[in-house]
Amino acid sequence: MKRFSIFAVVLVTALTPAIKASEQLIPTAASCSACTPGNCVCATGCGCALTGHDYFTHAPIGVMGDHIHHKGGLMASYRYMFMSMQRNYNGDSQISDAAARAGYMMNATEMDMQMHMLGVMYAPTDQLTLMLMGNYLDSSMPMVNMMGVKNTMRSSGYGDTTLSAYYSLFKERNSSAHVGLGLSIPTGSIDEKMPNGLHMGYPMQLGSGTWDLKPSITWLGHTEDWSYGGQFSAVIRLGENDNGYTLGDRISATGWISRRLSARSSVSLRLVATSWSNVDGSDSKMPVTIMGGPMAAPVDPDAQGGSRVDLALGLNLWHTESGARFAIEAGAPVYQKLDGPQLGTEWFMTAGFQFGW
Ligand SMILES: [Cu+2]
Repeated sequence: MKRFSIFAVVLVTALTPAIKASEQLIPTAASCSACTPGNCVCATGCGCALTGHDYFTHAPIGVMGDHIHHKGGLMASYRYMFMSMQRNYNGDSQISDAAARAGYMMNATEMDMQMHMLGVMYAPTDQLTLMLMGNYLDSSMPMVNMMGVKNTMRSSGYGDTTLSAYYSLFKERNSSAHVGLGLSIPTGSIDEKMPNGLHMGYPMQLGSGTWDLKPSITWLGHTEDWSYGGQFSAVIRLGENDNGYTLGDRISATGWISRRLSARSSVSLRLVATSWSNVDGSDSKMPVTIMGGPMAAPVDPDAQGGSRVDLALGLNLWHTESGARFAIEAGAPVYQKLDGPQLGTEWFMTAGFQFGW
């Protein structure tokens, strides 16, 4: 429960008018004086045709593909993501190690995942923005068997690469919307092995092994002090990978609201609901028991699906003239229901830099 008290403190702080009153609100003047072609969507906030980078209208850093650029706009970004899983769930209840091992030989006790994401955006026209995103993953998963013997799995390397196109539906002074379609290219390994040569579980593999479609639709709106928006997105797996399985499809809906603190900073609150399916098929190189069943839940294709609702708080800092932004967002599930036994998410964070030209 203590993590929610942190949420409450930041939220109350964000909504306190006293903080805002102490800062000069000059986004319009600052943006318009730095008005150059090819910048972010911020045009709507300014009153001039093309503006500097008033990142106020952007979504929290954990949202991908949240904005498009004006013609000629270029952006580079780096994001770091961390996710901590510390307990097993069956349905919406936490279960013990022994329960997570029932029917198997061993169980995962926790998992940490780190991801480094590098992205480049370019807009050939005012309507169309293209994005290329690659990532590097680093995961660890300690396991324990019924004798109490522990063994930690580790995997790291390049993940899948996504090429996306975002197309403007409309752009008005205080709101805009766009659709996106990404194609995930299977550059990440699905052959991550344990020392005995067998494959590690599905959550430890670096890629999906399939070409995946990533459609999305995003809406953004703002007033002088508030910005808000929503996004629906999905991951649709095409076909079966070389190891004989398909990761589950995923669908996600998120909505956020940001409060301006100054001309160059804001805080945000975001809700995300995600649902994903079990693995279809199975990897025959993953370990099995003498009975032929999966050795542990992470290698069980039927213990991979679930749904989750997360609440996240964010902080955004930017420099309008140079087009630089630093943002951080951290959150935790308020609800999760997993096809168990499966490790549940404890908390997560995303931090990133963006540079727009
Ligand atoms: Cu951008």
